[in-house]
Amino acid sequence: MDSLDARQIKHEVLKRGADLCGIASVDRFSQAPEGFHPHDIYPKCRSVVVFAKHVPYATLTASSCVPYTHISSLVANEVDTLGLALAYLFQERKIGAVPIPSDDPYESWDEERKHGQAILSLRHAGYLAGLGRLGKNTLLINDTFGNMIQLGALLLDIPLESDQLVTSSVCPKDCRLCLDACPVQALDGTTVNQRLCRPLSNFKTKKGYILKKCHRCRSVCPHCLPTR
Ligand code: B12
Ligand code: SF4
Ligand code: SF4
Repeated sequence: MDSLDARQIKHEVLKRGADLCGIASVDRFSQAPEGFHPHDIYPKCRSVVVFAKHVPYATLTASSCVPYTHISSLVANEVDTLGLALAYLFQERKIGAVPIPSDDPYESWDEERKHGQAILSLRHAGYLAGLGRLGKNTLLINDTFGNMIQLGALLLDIPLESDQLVTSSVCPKDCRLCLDACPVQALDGTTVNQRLCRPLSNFKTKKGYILKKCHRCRSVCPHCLPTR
């Protein structure tokens, strides 16, 4: 069976239900921190395929955080399921493909700072694959779906043409809506203080459920709503 080129791969990914797909050559990851580079996960990696499904935004306007928590987890599962379907497809085509989890699990954890770091940052991967730009809230913002996207990725062992980076500016210079809306001042414009954010973004109920009780930095952003 023939291999696939970048255009055919994007077609296959979108056909299986992704809303977005972009490709970054592994050379673009030279600034990744040591231990969190695609080669640290899969030494044969030559290209990173990043895809996303959009998250229905009305859940953010509900008074209860339960629908948004539930929908977010369902979309994350769909993204992971799509990654699995693509892993089978690439295997059939004799292409080495390693899917990256859309959320948990990951290994790196600093207990003192309550700081977790995924094996690959999907926000950075999405930027490098031309899907959008990082906002001051640290989220990846796409032209069509704003920040309401759930990201996934596969590391492939074949060279592919990269998509163009998005260079247009995303945050107006004087916008601080997300920084000011954060109830615990966890944002500084480039990163998140996870020790401050986690008790709200991953709130544990008495029964032991984990709820996304806070999403202010996402929902207050003008790029939360779709643009079409
Ligand atoms: C851990 C985690 C969290 C942590 C940290 C969030 C964060 N901003 O990193 C906490 C619990 C706070 C969190 C909260 C939320 N999260 Co979260 N989270 C993750 C997860 C699993 C890992 C992210 C990670 O490793 N962060 C640690 C490092 C990377 O961040 P950092 O320390 O700031 O990194 C610095 C350097 O290390 C360096 N760097 C690190 N890696 C790389 C790589 C390259 C190439 C380069 C150049 C640099 C670089 O750059 C940074 C700036 O100095 C990802 C899934 C994934 N695999 O990416 C989802 C993810 C980031 N979360 C997501 C979401 C939606 C949320 C929430 C909105 C959920 C909610 N409550 O509603 C909030 C938003 C809070 C916020 N403003 O970030 C989405 C974001 C989608 C988007 N549009 O960007 C992701 C991508 C999940 C997904 N698959 O879609 N999350
Ligand atoms: S999710 Fe809430 S607590 Fe965490 S950074 Fe965003 S606004 Fe702050
Ligand atoms: S609220 Fe403003 S500063 Fe924050 S990410 Fe959105 S546009 Fe950028």
